Amino acid sequence: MSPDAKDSPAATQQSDAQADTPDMPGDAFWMPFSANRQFRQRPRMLVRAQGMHYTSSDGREILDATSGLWCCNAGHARPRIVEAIQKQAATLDFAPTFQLGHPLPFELAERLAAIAPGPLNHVFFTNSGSESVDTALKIALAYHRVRGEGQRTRLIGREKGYHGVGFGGISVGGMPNNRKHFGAMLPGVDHLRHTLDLARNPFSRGLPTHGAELADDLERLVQLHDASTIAAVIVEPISGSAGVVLPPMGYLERLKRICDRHGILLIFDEVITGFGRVGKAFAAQRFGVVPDIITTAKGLTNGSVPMGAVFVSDAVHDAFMQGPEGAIDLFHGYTYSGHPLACAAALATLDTCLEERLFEKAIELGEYWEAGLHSLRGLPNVIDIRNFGLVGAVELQPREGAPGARAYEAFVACFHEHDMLVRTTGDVIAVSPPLILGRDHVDQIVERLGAAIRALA
Ligand code: PXG
Repeated sequence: MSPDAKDSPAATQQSDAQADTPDMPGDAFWMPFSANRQFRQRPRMLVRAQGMHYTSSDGREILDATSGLWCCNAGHARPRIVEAIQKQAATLDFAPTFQLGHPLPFELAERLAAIAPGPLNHVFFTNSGSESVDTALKIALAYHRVRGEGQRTRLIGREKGYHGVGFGGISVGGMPNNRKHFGAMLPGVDHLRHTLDLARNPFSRGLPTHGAELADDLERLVQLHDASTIAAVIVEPISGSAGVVLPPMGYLERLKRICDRHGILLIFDEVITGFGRVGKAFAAQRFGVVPDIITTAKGLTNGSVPMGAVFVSDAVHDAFMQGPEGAIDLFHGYTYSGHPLACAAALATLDTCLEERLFEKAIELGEYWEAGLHSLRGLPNVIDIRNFGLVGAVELQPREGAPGARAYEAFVACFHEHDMLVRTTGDVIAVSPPLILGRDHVDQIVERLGAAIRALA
């Protein structure tokens, strides 16, 4: 349709007829990571949210077993967060942060540095996990350059890694479908082997026992490329999107030792694990391994306003502060870095999480969660169950010739028949509920998941 045609009376009538209603979405919205045409045949629409539940457009209460998309860690529509955003919008809607400031990002960064591990005392704000990853990779490259080691340009990711969808993130990422459509990506990237090993670690409870030696794969890459060419390694302490892949006991410690030995920066992508998912503010604290840089987003604002944050160690940050005082130290930033609404939401989220001790919830409830999930062992087609913190995964045997179909059907059945939101990737069903849940919610999640799995062909 030409731009003029859009204004014609006929076109207006037509667009009225096609206007979105909750149950009949139009086709203008190109949905992300979705089967757009299939979705419109039987839409799943959410219209409200409160606490542990969404309300669907047909009026059902849907138990949110995925915290939205791993982001609403404190549950939905928390009053303190809602009020903070409303108030901020009316007080200071936007203010630039390039060579100018407003109080909120300064306050937020101090508060975040106070809960971050060890020397990670500096915070760069972004608007998403993907931007946090790009930012971290750029800081790593620029760090070596400002120190006179500009030949360290190589970035190392890991198979099955998910680091968002920017060109940096898909280059270091290890999910074939996210990479294969998009050309050659960044040059000079290599990948460690992933750590999922169902043969040696089936139905692992907590961290898998076998596989710490997989960290030595980094030594292989150092042999191949030489450490002097490698800037950084980026891994998720626990990968979520690839279907909940856990680090074998001792693996992260080993990876950190090898990085240190060779002067390679270690970046933890904690977009999913950050802000309480595994029983501490950060997985780095739960695992006792402190990287040089941590990327976050999602739970930072409880999913309420888009925001990401990159935590940077004193050593890395200080390397940028050696030039003339009047020189810009990092040529990087976003219009919305430190956006007032996002900062207000993040501050209120922090208050809520600390007051309600939500960062500890995954430890308090961890055993009950683990026992509940593993009670699904023995159901038809279940080939693995794994858990850590308040994350869980049930992996199904792929149906012959139709990989992913079984888990997708479980997702659809959970939504339409069992009033529950879960997330699937391949044949893995992933669950990551808001940290405000109680034992009764754990029971409901297990019961409903079990019912959906039992009914699968
Ligand atoms: N890093 C990690 C570890 C992530 O999990 C990103 C970066 C990118 O964040 P943004 O905000 O740019 O989307 C993510 C995002 C899923 C799922 O179902 C996971 C994510 C996003 C959407 C779906 O597993 N993680």
